Amino acid sequence: MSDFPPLKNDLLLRAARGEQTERAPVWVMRQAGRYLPEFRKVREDHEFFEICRTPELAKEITLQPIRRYTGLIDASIIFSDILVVPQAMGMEVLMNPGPHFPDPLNTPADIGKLTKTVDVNKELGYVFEAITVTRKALDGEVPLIGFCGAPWTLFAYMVEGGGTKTFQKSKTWLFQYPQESKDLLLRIADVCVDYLIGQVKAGAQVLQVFDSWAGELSPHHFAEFSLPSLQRISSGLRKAFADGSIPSVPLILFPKGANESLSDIAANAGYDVLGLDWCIEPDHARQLVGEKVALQGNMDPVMLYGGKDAIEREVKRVCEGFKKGGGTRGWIANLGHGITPGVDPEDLRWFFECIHKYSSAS
Ligand code: 1CP
Repeated sequence: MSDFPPLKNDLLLRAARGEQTERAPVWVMRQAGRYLPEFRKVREDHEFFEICRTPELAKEITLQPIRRYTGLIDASIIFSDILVVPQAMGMEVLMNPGPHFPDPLNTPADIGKLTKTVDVNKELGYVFEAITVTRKALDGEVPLIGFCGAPWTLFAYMVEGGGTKTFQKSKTWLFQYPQESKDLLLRIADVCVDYLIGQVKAGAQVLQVFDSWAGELSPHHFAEFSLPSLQRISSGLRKAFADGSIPSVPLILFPKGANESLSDIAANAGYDVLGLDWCIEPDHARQLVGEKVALQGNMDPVMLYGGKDAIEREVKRVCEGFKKGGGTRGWIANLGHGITPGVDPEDLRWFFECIHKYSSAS
């Protein structure tokens, strides 16, 4: 691990530790994606999971926003997808154009079809390799974020067989088969722990867990089903940090929509940073979480379609919100969810410039 180039920009690491930074570090979820013409160009010749499985291609795509926005962007995130974990557990996942599982988990009897013991080095070694080559190619410009999906979000895909608006099948499991659901969520969490440990060994300098569907659960169900599996992940990693098997890296959790549970999450989930969606004001979020965690977010991604004036107004407003909430200490600027296809890359550049301008500590 020692032969990586030294890190030249540690703004994100310092903000994740809750420190005051000279301005807010900024990156955006899905920053390597379909809004970039250079990404779409690569996609013309390569299938989605083929890119994930080819370290050189994953590296190239991870670097695309870093090259385009040099000096404006403070982190890279490895190009992959949360659904590589269900694949590693033995499920087939296609991307056409959204995720599709030909053989989803219909009843608990289907759990028997999952791989008993997942060897992450064998199944996901291609991600580790992509992380190592990307970290080297970054040459210390910005830190590299590794990630996985949260067990509840992955469970929802594995049961629904793809995207859903109602979550009917996955939530029915929670009501009808609560014990089997909990067992499966913890089983997914254990694979996530091994997977994230492997990512840190390979060179990831920060980890983010995406619980994109956290807000689909009642706060009661979130506490009963999602939270314990999120704790299992953080405690597994903290054990590995403590016994020296991997360097200690900041842990970010994005519990999208679970704003009602924020104080519980801040106090009990075991993460250093919480990602916020746009449905909560920054000062209110700070009030709920106290000083225990740093915050990430939280501009509505749709404002990127609103033109330069709207972007500037929104960035200014959110920066003021974080300042009002006790200062920009421990704040990583980001959108409240992923950037969507169709955004003009020059408007994203303007977003970054506005963050630089309005988030300075003074
Ligand atoms: O055709 C294409 O190129 C597919 C578009 C695409 C991309 C660019 C998908 C399919 N995944 C990705 C990359 C991806 N996915 C990254 C890369 C790193 C980055 O730049 O951020 C990451 C972190 C993800 C994570 C991911 N995948 C999440 C969690 C974040 C979120 O946005 O909530 C989820 C829910 C997925 C599932 C997924 N993968 C792809 C799509 C279209 C979806 C969502 C489908 C749905 O609505 O259910």
